[in-house]
Amino acid sequence: MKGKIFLTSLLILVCLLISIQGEAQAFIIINEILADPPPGIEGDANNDGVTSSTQDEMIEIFNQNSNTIDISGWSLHDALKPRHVFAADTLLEPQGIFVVFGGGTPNSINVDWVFSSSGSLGLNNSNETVFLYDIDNILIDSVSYGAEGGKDQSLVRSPEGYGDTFVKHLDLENADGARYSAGYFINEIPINEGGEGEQGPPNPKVPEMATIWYLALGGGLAFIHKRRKIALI
Ligand SMILES: [Ca+2]
Ligand SMILES: [Ca+2]
Ligand SMILES: [Ca+2]
Repeated sequence: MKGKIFLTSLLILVCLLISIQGEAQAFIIINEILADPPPGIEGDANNDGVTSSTQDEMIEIFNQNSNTIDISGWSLHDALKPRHVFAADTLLEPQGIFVVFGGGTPNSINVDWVFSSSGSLGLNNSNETVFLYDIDNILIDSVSYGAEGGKDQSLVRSPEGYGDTFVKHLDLENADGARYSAGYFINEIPINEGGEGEQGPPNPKVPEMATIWYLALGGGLAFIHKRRKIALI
């Protein structure tokens, strides 16, 4: 009898631990990629007064989870090589946005931002893949694009932060002519911008065990997107 009680208790404990582990998952995702800053002052994504086809390139990442994630030592790569390594003590708070610019002297952007640690993001305007790796070089997210990356605007999840597919920024609902949104969402206000979400962010997606491949066919776009789950700190 005692053996049965022990086994039953053990089973309950295991189930409880599995449940806790299941909740202790989080996603950091690549949300927006500006490979081809538009010409003129409109292309000054890093807000330093100068439009540069390289320095104003931008990658926006987003923490979908409700827990702070330590992204120290994580890295962004293009198809060729590492382009940025996140510095020590870099924490991404719940529903927080982090922006990496190619270079320049960004200012007046009310979110976390940095220059690429290599001095360049080196984003091809077409036929490029952007990878996000964690500190153990495990692939967390990747986004591939073709010629649609070279249309004087960013490519962005629709809806921002949570969509499974990417669109050209002008095609984003309520974009209202905006060609990119470096450090903010068009339709939702992340917590680290002082908002709680105009529409309220949907619940984080349920992690899937296997790598997920997405193929977005709308508007002639063809993206391949992989996502992996990560453990919380
Ligand atoms: Ca480029
Ligand atoms: Ca600039
Ligand atoms: Ca944005």
